[in-house]
Amino acid sequence: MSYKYMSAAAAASLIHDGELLGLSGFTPAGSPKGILSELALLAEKKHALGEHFQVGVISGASTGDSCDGKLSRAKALSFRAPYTTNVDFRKAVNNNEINYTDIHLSQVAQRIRSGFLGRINTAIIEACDVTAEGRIYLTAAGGISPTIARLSDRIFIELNAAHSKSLIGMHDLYEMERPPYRQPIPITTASDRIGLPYIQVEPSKIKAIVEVDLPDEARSFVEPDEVTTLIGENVANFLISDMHTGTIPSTFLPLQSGVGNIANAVLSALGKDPTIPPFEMYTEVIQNSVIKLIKEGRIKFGSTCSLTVTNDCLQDIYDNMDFFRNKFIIRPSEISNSPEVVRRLGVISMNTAIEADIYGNVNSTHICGTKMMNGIGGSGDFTRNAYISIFSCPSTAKGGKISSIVPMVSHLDHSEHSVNVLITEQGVADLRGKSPMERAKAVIENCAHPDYKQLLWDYLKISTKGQTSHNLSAAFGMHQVFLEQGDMHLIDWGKYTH
Ligand code: 0RQ
Repeated sequence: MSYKYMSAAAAASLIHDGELLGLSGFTPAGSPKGILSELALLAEKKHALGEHFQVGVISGASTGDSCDGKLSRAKALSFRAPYTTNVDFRKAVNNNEINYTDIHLSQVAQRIRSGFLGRINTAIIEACDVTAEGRIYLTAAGGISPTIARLSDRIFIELNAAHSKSLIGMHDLYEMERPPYRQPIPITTASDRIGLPYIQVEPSKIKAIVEVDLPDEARSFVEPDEVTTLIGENVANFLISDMHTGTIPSTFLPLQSGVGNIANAVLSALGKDPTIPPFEMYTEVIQNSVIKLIKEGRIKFGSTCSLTVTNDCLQDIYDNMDFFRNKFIIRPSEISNSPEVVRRLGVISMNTAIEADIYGNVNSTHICGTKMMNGIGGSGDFTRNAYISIFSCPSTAKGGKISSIVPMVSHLDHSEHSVNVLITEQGVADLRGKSPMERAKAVIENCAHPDYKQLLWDYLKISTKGQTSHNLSAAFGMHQVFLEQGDMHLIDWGKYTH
């Protein structure tokens, strides 16, 4: 089969108003860049002529600026799922200009298969190679590519020379059947291989190949600061103590860690501690810190959905692929984040909260209950099914004007039933086996910032006693006073006692 090669602009011009696009990638890693940049330009031209032009986009997780940034600035997005981190996209969503549906990442492929999200018209898949027989070799992520390649009406391939062909063989691509034909996922250790290193499609389905040379639009890496370092140390010390009591076996258990500076700081702290044996990751993203620890022999193996690393780190991996070949594997998101596998392997999950309440409920997505930050991502896939689920965050935000520990979360992503441990730079609240009132004591004593501790104790004093004591009028008082006066310290519980 000989494919049709064309420019990114020519491929973009084949996409129609109202189409639903499915994208490869997971985070900016492996997301298409060329065709979408041209699509944003095309949308602007059409809008200038008074024409309606918008598309819907489903990806594995967040994307880079070429997708969520350029398309939202061009007002070319009508619908988007399941996760994003882009600032311009966030503004548009909170202005109600884009219909955004925030989905557990493990469920995206299943929802596409089940028809919940509509029919994918065009799959745009970034590849490092494609053969005449229709074998597509992906780049730095697994995402939802196997599912969109199979179920879309047509496929455009972005053949990206910025990714090395040495990636061939690093993927393990496996798609689940629809119920009632679904079988157990045969993964019993993080390194098990169960699928193929490529996606097989009917070659005639590939309607365009666009050659590009565009690096991933990775976010920059920020060195841990005083607060994130303390959080990292608290998490590491907690895990070491659980290993010493035998709760975590001496061989350790696979770890999952979310994206961001806190996650990097936690992994650095774990890596530095000689009492923790070399461990495995069963996770959705491998960040720079994981690559460093693999090189140092502290991490034995990483199962991931993407290489969410800086471009120099990615180049280092490509340059040393002989070393890395048996050190990590890239899976589709429904396998990397599979609740079934997470529970079987006994994964320890570590994710970041925006705020947590005194009873252990966690908000990971909404600022003051209304404004979307990023989305739930994979945090729920892991948290609900983890052997130990940990959430961490700084005890305050916005220069101390916000307490991250509040009486009641203003939006709920992870409930008290799923959250085992809360950790801030102040300390650790181990919530396992505790009643709500015992949890409140542990969270206020160990996690709240000293400036807010008394205010939180005072909230309990004005609450109606119960299994979970609350004052329903005052529960969001700290949020309200922040919205009105810009500082949660100014809360006056007296207002709620008459
Ligand atoms: O605001 O950007 O204006 O400075 O939120 O906070 O402390 O820089 O931390 O970048 O790690 O993000 C939860 C959003 C944390 C992220 C969240 C403000 C704060 C700052 C960012 P600025 P930090 P991070 C992995 C798994 C959800 C899903 C998840 C996230 C900004 O980790 O999206 O874990 N997680 N998925 O000032 C008001 C508060 C605040 C607050 C923080 N209480 N009130 N603003 N901020 N707390 C991803 C994948 O699945 C792929």
